[in-house]
Amino acid sequence: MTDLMTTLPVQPGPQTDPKLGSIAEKVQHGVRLNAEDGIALYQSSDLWGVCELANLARRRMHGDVAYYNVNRHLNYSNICALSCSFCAFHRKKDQDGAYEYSIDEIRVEAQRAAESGATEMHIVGGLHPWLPFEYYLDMLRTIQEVAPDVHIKAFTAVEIVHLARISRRGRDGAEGIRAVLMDLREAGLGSLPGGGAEVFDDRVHDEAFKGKIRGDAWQDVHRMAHELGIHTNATMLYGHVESRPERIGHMMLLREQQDVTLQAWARTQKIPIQESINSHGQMEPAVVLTGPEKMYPEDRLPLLGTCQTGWYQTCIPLPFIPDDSELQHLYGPTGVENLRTMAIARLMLDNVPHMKAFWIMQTLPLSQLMLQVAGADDIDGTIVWYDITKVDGAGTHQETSVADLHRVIREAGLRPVERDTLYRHVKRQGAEWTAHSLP
Ligand code: V47
Repeated sequence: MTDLMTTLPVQPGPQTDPKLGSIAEKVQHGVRLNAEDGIALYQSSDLWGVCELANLARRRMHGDVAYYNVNRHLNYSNICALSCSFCAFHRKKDQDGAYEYSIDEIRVEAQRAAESGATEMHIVGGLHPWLPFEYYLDMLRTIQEVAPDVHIKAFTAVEIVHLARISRRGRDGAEGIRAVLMDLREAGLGSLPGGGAEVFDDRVHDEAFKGKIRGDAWQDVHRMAHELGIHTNATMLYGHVESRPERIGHMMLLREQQDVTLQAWARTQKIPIQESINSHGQMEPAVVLTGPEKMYPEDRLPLLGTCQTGWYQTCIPLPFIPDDSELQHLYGPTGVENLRTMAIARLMLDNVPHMKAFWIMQTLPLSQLMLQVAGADDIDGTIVWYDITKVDGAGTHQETSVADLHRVIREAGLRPVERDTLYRHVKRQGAEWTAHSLP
């Protein structure tokens, strides 16, 4: 622990909103918040009180550490069978700006990633109507061949369902998805990113992304990945046509799924299991990692590594960027709403180890604030290329340097730690790097 850590308050200060009192009490004692608490946090007049609680939970888990990684995003094609109204990325085959990477181009990108010291390639694209399943396997094998040390985090659950359809693997949906996940893993897939989750609510689904898989199907893919020992992330795309209670509903569903995944591990680790009311009004076991005792798995990761199960590592709340989408008549969420949503995600998702402020969508200054006061402990990475959203007229080249990420984190009073995709700490010596489970 640094000096900074020992001088930071370990208890939240007094709240100016009396309604926060009972919530503060729960957070202080590591008691799980319920859906009503989540809504009260959204309604509270005391935003700083909300942030302070989230910061307390974050500090308990991560101390003064803020994570970043050296990565490269690759959006291999923007051609998509779907036309989601919030998305400005998708194109039809003959439309201006439609593109797809050849395997040779992907090889070059992977070589560049390895040469630049990246530890991760984050790869997602549209639901391409005619690229065969072999293309995706070739992509992974090629990257593995030229960049064997680079972790491949690829394909949202939406793409996985698409791949299961086009590969015609398995007799039913679930069998096909499992088979595809195993094939992809064998070809080099390391983990799944959190994209495509949007908001787990059928009303919101039908209004803003009809045609995409629903929340339950998205969660099924991640459950199967976890069962196969593949780690995944989870996003929530908010600030468009959904309501705040619908966001809380999304968080509750993620949390319930993570509880099921973590239960067996929690028992072996003697982590107390609480009872909580789930979104169907039933009592269910709850694994809370944000309480006063150090229960965060980081120092238990070697054990988790042997438990064969994957889980949600990180939640990434994504603010809707209206620019160039069909919903561009809407305002996106304000900075204040983004800050509040990050804080609430930290507090509600008490069993998800990491909260990521994705700087591409949140901007660097706001991500810094989220690290400093709103419960985020991760800022993503150097990125280099990003095509899905462009804030304030940015182009596809959206890169930041390690020096800048360090500066942003240090200015927030935190300690920058480079991580790999699995949150192992990365040590560098010249051009060589190694990843360690413990600092
Ligand atoms: O799946 C699309 C979202 C996602 C817009 O796992 C939009 O570590 C805002 O999932 N405004 C891709 N969001 C990004 C993503 C992600 C990013 C960083 C880290 C990780 C991770 C995952 O972006 C899409 C979709 O949900 N999206 N359009 C938009 N207009």
